[in-house]
This record gives sequence, C-alpha cells and structure tokens, in this order.
Amino acid sequence: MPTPSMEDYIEQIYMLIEDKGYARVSDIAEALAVHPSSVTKMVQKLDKDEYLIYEKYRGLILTAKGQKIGKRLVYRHELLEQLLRIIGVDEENIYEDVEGIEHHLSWNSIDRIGDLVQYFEENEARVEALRATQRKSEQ
Ligand SMILES: [Mn+2]
Repeated sequence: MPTPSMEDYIEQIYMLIEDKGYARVSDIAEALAVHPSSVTKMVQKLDKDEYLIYEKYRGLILTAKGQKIGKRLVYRHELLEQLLRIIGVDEENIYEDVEGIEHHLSWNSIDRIGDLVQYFEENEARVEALRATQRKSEQ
C-alpha cells in the first residue's frame, strides 16, 4: 500500500498525464509545492515499487499498477469534494479539507460515501431538505 505522500505523488502524476500527456519532475514539484530534488527521490521510490518507470532523460510513465491506483486516487479526491459541496462546506475550504482527509479513509468508507453522494444527486429535493435543516440550525 502506498503511503499518504506516495498517494499524493501518484495522484498528481496521474492528473498531469491526463491533462498534458506527460509529467515532468518540474511540473510535479510545482503541483505539490515541493523541491524538485524531493520529487526525484520520490519518483525513484515509486519506480522501485513498480508504480511507474522513470528514465532520467525521457521522463516517466505510470505502470498498469500506477494507472489503476492513480485513477482511484483521483476519483476519491473528486468524490470527497462532491461530498463537501453537497453538505454545504464553503468553496474556499473544500480543496484543503479534502487534502487533509483523503488519505485517512478506508475504501469501505469511500464506497459508502459514494452511495451517499449518489443518494443526494438522484434527487435535488434531498439537497434542499438538507439546506432547510441547515437554515434551522443557523437560527
Ligand atoms: Mn488530493
């Protein structure tokens, strides 16, 4: 199992490759606000653990294992953003809060949160009912 820090890297690399077709060390460093030397070190570890293949002058590609996990990590991040949006968290808090919690939930909890998000998305009246409760508790 990847550590939280490894998860952040795999997630960012997956998104960079989706967006741009490639992930450079400098782009990863910028996305994660870390020093490029930290990226090189982590990328070497991820290569050793077979999440990706890193060649110094040719860049990096995710292995099948890295792609599978990357896809799940991006899904998890997006799902948690959806959850916080549905329950009415202020937009300015959503990204940082998801970054704080995403590594600390089991896939079991993620799947159940998936059901909850679906429950609200299936019927707009459910979101409105939640908002009504929130207005009451604010009074
Ligand atoms: Mn994330």
